[in-house]
Order: sequence, then structure tokens, then C-alpha cells
Amino acid sequence: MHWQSLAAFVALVLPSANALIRFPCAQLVTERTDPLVDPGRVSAHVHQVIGGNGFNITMDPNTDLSKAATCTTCKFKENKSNYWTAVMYFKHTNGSFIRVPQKPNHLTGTPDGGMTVYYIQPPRGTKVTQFPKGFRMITGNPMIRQRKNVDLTSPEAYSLSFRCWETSGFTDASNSSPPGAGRYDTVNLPNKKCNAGIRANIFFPSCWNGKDLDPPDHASHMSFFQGRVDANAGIILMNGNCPSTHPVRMPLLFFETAWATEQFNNMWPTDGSQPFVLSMGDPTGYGQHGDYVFGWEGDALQSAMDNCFDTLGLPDSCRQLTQQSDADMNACKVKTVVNERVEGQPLAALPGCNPIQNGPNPATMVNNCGAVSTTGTGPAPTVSVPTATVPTVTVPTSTQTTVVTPVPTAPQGPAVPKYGQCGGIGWTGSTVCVAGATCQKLNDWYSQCV
Ligand SMILES: *[C@@H]1O[C@H](CO)[C@@H](O)[C@H](O)[C@H]1NC(C)=O
Ligand SMILES: *[C@@H]1O[C@H](CO)[C@@H](O)[C@H](O)[C@H]1NC(C)=O
Ligand SMILES: CC(=O)N[C@H]1CO[C@H](CO)[C@@H](O)[C@@H]1O
Repeated sequence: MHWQSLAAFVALVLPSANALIRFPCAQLVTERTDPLVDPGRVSAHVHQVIGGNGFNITMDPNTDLSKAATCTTCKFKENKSNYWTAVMYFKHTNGSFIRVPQKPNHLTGTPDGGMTVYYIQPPRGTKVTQFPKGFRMITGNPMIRQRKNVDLTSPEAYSLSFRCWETSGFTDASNSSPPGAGRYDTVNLPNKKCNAGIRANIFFPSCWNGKDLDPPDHASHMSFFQGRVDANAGIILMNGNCPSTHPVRMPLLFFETAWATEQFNNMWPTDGSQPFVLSMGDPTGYGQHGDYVFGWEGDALQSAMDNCFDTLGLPDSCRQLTQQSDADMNACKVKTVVNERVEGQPLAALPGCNPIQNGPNPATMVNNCGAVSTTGTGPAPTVSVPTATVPTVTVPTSTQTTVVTPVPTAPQGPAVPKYGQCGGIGWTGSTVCVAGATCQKLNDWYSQCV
């Protein structure tokens, strides 16, 4: 978002600006796990996960993540929460799927992929309560393929969207309207080329029923606040009452993910149809969803909410919290537990059983397609393994993503930069890391210089 213009907008239009904290979190792991929806099993589709290294295929709600995790990919160390969303793939006209890399958002430093997380306070004077220990929630529905039938002026209608960045500058027009609002945002995936990439915007509901930490549907304990949304402002700074069924006002949790779709703009199909698809086989974008597992230490989040009142949310202005370096964020990783290839090379199919389903009817679950189903004991991955002739996947060098170029020829090239790939089945590139980094195996398919 273009903060100066937002700040100006706020000063002019809104009676009080909501304060917030906003911080980058690098990628922790990308694989088919979802400890909320599919605890203990391989999940239906690929997720990109950020946050503390207490993340696992099963996460006991009684485990205190702030103690179980020893590091986090987020800027603030106190935050051992986990956050995840679907992953975006580019579908080439030849049928191959290539993971779209994530890139750093504006003013977030150099995180290795990942997301920007916001905790937005209600206007001054409204009490905000931090999420309790064991709290979890999901927003969005991966199965839907058309716009959800909600009042189009309601906060929910503005909660999930995509920003089409026309240019990359921080103060440029296509970065100036608040997320979910203005003419550059759509609820579906943009149906045109976005020259500077696409940012996914996910707002969670912020009113809690005060009772359930994580009901079976992971969602009914939360509600959006009430009120009519100003179409030019969206909900980021909106005030609204919580409904009587869900009276407890929590921080408004918001994720931004910056997808480097621009590098595929010269490979669009000639019929002009948009070629991006979310990992659940969703080419519409309506199935966008986000997951949250609370894991802050003690009352660290409450203290930040009660004491940090920067309307720009800059980490430096929240002295209550402890920052760590980008290098330390990027070094926190967990090993994958699902033995399949999900990135770094063209895939013959989306991981899992996720044929593309265009809708408008809800997608149906496909089972028994031969994909890995159970950790350790399932059948071998059916995705093709790279061969000596695997072609080059181009990634921008300016962004630190873990999707790295497989080199078809030389078995040893120049030293691999930090966080680059240095090994894995079929890897023919260099296995030597730059000075100060060592090659660490994350799974059979991927080793990384850390
Ligand atoms: C993740 O779960 C597996 C299987 O339950 C366990 O072996 C492993 O130690 C866990 N990893 C972490 C980081 O807790
Ligand atoms: C499809 O094209 C991409 C880009 O050139 C390439 O990387 C991939 O290997 C191709 N897939 C097949 C099945 O030929
Ligand atoms: C306030 C606090 O306890 N901060 C801790 C956050 O987590 C790191 C480890 O990642 C500890 O070193 C800090 O003491």
C-alpha cells in the first residue's frame, strides 16, 4: 500500500487512524501440510507456511508454540505463530505447472519469500483483546469457484482480493489504494497481465465469540464486524461493531503475499486467458483462503496492541517487540515431511489430486489419483523427477526465493548463494555454497545453502 497517500487519506477522511503493526515473515516451508484441516495427514493441496518452527503436520493445541518453537521467520521474535495460504502456479501452454515465486513486499527488507503480516487495532478507545493461547482460525473456502453470495457492501465482501500491480514503485498509482478497495483490486485472479506482479490480500474476521479456541469448522467462532464499507477505503482502517453473537474485538489480522507473476507475462496463452492457478486447482481465485495458528509469547501481542500506535505499522516504532535480522528470519526453516516435489522445476500436475476446476460450481474432492497420501508410508511420489535435460526455470535474481534455477549442464557451477538450492534428487547444479553457508538437506528433493 502507498502509505503516504493512505495516511493523507486517513487524515482527511477518517476521524481517527487505526494503528497497526506490520512485519515481514519469510518462507518457513512449502508443502502439502495443513495441521488444522488435515492433522497428521498429507493435506489436499500445497501451502506456503511462515512463522515459528513449531509448525508440523500435527500440532497439538495444548502445545505452547512460544516455547516449542526455537526460531521464527518473522521480523518480531516473540511471534511464534504460524500463518499459511495456498501457493500459486503458472500453467504453461504445454501443460506444465511452475510455482510462481514470492517476492518481498514494499518496505519489508529482503525476506526469502513469505508474506507480510498485519495486526490492525480498532480505533483508539475501542478495547482490543489478543488471541488466547490455543486459538486457531481459517478464512475463505478452497472449494468455491465463484464469488461468495454476500452483501457486497459488507466487510466480508472486501476481505479477500488480489491487487494487480501495474508498476513496482511504492508510491505508484497501482499501489496507492487500500487493499481490497479501488480499481486495481478484484476478488478473482486478475484476468489481465499485471506488469509488476500480483499481491494477494487476506483479511480475517476480527470478532470472536469469546468461547471457542478452534471449533471443528475452524471458522464459526469468528465473525466480521458489522457496517457498510466505503468502496474507496476498504476495511483496513474501518471501525465497525462486533455482532452480539461474537462480541470480543480481536486484532484485525491481515496477510499480503506478493507473487512475481510478471516473469511469466511473455508466456501467456495466445487466447489471452489468464494462466495462473492456486494450488487447489483454482484458476478463478475465489477459493483463496488463509490459516492462522496463534503462538505469541505471553502477552507480547497484547502489549504491542496496547502500546504501539504507529499508523504505518513500522517495526522500528514498536519498541515493545524484539526485532531480528533478515538473515536470521531467512535461516529459520523446517524440514519438509511430505516426500514430493512441489517447486523448483516444471511439474506435470499440481501436487495432490487437484485437477483444474473452473466452476462456477464448487470444486469436488478427487481421491485416489496416486499422489502421496500418508507421510512415510504412502506410495512413491508420482510427480516426475528432474532428468539431465531439465530446462531452466527463470527466477528474478532480485528476489530471494527458494525456487532456484536447475542448470541442465555443468555438474559444478559457481558457488550457490545463501538460500539457493545446492542438492536434491536430479540436481545437477553446484553443490558448493558461498563462504559462510553450508549445504543442508531439507528433503530428498531439495538441499539449501544456509
Ligand atoms: C514433527 O512431527 C514428526 C512426526 O510426528 C516428529 O517426528 C518431528 O519431530 C516433529 N518435528 C518437530 C520440529 O517438532
Ligand atoms: C513446458 O515449457 C516450459 C517452459 O519452457 C518447460 O520448462 C517445461 O519443461 C515444458 N514442459 C513440457 C512437458 O515440455
Ligand atoms: C521476549 C522474549 O521472550 N523473547 C524471546 C523470543 O524468542 C527468542 C528465541 O527465538 C528468545 O531469544 C527471546 O528471548
